[in-house]
Amino acid sequence: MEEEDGERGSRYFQMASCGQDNQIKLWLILFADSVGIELKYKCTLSGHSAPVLACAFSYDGQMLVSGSVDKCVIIYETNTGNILHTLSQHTRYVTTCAFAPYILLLATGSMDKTVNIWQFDHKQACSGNIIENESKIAVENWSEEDVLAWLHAQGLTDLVGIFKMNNIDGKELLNLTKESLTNELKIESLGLRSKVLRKIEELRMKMESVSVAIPDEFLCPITRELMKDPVIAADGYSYEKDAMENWINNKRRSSPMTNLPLPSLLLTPNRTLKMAISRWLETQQEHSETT
Ligand SMILES: *[C@@H]1O[C@H](CO)[C@@H](O)[C@H](O)[C@H]1NC(C)=O
Ligand SMILES: *[C@@H]1O[C@H](CO)[C@@H](O)[C@H](O)[C@H]1NC(C)=O
Ligand SMILES: *[C@@H]1O[C@H](CO)[C@@H](O)[C@H](O)[C@H]1NC(C)=O
Ligand SMILES: CC(=O)N[C@H]1CO[C@H](CO)[C@@H](O)[C@@H]1O
Repeated sequence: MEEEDGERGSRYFQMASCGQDNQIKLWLILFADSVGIELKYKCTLSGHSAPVLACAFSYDGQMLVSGSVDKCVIIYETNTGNILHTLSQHTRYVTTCAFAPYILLLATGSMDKTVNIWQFDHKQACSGNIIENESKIAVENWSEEDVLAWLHAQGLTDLVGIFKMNNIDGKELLNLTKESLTNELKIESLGLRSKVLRKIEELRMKMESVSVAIPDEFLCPITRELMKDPVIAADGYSYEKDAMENWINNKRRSSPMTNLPLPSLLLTPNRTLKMAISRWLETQQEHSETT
């Protein structure tokens, strides 16, 4: 998929390929004057539990990143094949990944409709230690510049001057009301005031939905809804009872997850999971009562 320069007298490239067999293979392409071009298999990198959809080398070729149907991103050390990191923040298939040139940033894209940006800890850059995923910076932690960038993105460029003068950062942005927009920021246009309030409300809603994101293992793979009565099917995955019974009653004897035939149609309650879900629901309620 990607190639990289090497030095060894004769020029060579490294190539990585990934496939439905859950594996990544590394290849060497040698350009030697005498034999022309030679392709050599180098090694196989495993670690994914489902087809691998994308892989890419870091700019120096020291690392390889891959994304898979198993929703994970794995970063390998190219020379040893060791796994440096397994990132499991995405909630759906990871379909693409790329390293930034020259700086240690990594982007991963997924069917969960998000792109995550990963930054490596510079002190331990060689071992590739990741400290944060930037895409999730909370609005309350936005700097004044972040707020101005947001205004631009919302088509509220007219307000940039006023916000800049009043040093509005993320915290203050979330705190703005009709009154403070009128009296403190002195925004005269009612239309502008309404528009910015609407956009702030959208931001608040997005934050809420992030904070109550349901853990993926609590969602039924068929309905993508929170399970009430999870059952384990013969494929080893847990599903909502009704959804799985419907699935089977529709004469489908294959696993919704793997598409392989189900060795049995027996459904066993997953009590551990059911308990975990009700515990989680309780903590969510406590949380919403205190906020
Ligand atoms: C905002 O930043 C502070 C300190 O940097 C951190 O402790 C806090 O968790 C952050 N808030 C959120 C919601 O990420
Ligand atoms: C948010 O608003 C409240 C009441 O309007 C005020 O007391 C508080 O200081 C504000 N916080 C910030 C960070 O502006
Ligand atoms: C119950 O579901 C959880 C989460 O999907 C899973 O980790 C666990 O293995 C299941 N229990 C059994 C006995 O299969
Ligand atoms: C360091 C950091 O911000 N990590 C966050 C990355 O995103 C996940 C959610 O997708 C958070 O749980 C982590 O705290």
